[in-house]
Amino acid sequence: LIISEIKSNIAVITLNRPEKYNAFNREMALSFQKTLDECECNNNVRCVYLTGSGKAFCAGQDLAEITDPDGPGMERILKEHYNPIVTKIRNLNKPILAAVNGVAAGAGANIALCCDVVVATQSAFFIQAFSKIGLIPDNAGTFFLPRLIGVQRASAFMMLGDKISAQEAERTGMIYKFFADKVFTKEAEKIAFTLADLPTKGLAYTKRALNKSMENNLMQQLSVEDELQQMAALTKDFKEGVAAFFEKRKANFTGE
Ligand code: LHQ
Repeated sequence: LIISEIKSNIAVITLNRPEKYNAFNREMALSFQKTLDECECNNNVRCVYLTGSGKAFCAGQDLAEITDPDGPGMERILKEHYNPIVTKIRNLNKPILAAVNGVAAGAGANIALCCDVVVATQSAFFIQAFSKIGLIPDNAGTFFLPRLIGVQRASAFMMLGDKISAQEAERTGMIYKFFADKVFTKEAEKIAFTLADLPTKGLAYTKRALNKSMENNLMQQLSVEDELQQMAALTKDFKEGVAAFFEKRKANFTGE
């Protein structure tokens, strides 16, 4: 249900239930968590590339599982499936790029939106599908979406359950960029290669600072930056970056 392969420092994670638009059931959610843990621990992985197989990125929760009497039950789904996924993505010590190759609905949309960089193919769209079935947006959608696009647009999108095109998602700041379908994979991979070549620890500290900025005041955030900058300055990649600058050459970062 999850395909994971490493291609030159990039872990490609593919949500793989194409006949169900890659909707999450318990097995797939737990397998995704395990794959994220493996990416966290593997120092050869310097970027994670998350995408979906077939036409869709992810249609969110498998709706058949919720009504299945042998299923996990509503009270366990967020606690055991999704909240750990969002936590692992936000705490991952390397950048994660969501390459949204098709529709991203419900939990599928919000998992994409909590990644560090989100790109989408032109024909993809995002739907906060929850209101249509009487649920509330989860997977930290109520946390990230208003911060990304403002409270007004977030509440309208969440209440109305609009289909948001990739183009509108870019325009409103929900995602970084959209690309024409023909060039999407090539452009998304280019971004992943760029991320994987950058100082991995520096990016991880940047991510930690951004996570903290969501809850801190200015004074607290200045002290977070101070602490993380000291740590960044201890990395080999910092030395290399400065040396390369003075030697007027391209830096060769190793992620250390
Ligand atoms: C699906 C699904 C799906 C199963 C498409 N499940 N089969 C957290 C906590 C606890 C409980 C509940 O939820 C959550 C988090 C959530 O994510 S709630 C929101 C769940 N997701 C949705 O409500 C979205 C449901 N899907 C749709 O609205 C549409 O399928 C979209 C707009 C994604 C795509 O529409 P179409 O392009 O028209 O495709 P389709 O509807 O024909 O779907 C293709 C197939 O995928 C189809 O199967 P079939 O056998 O009929 O060909 C669908 O049944 C299946 N599928 N989403 N979530």
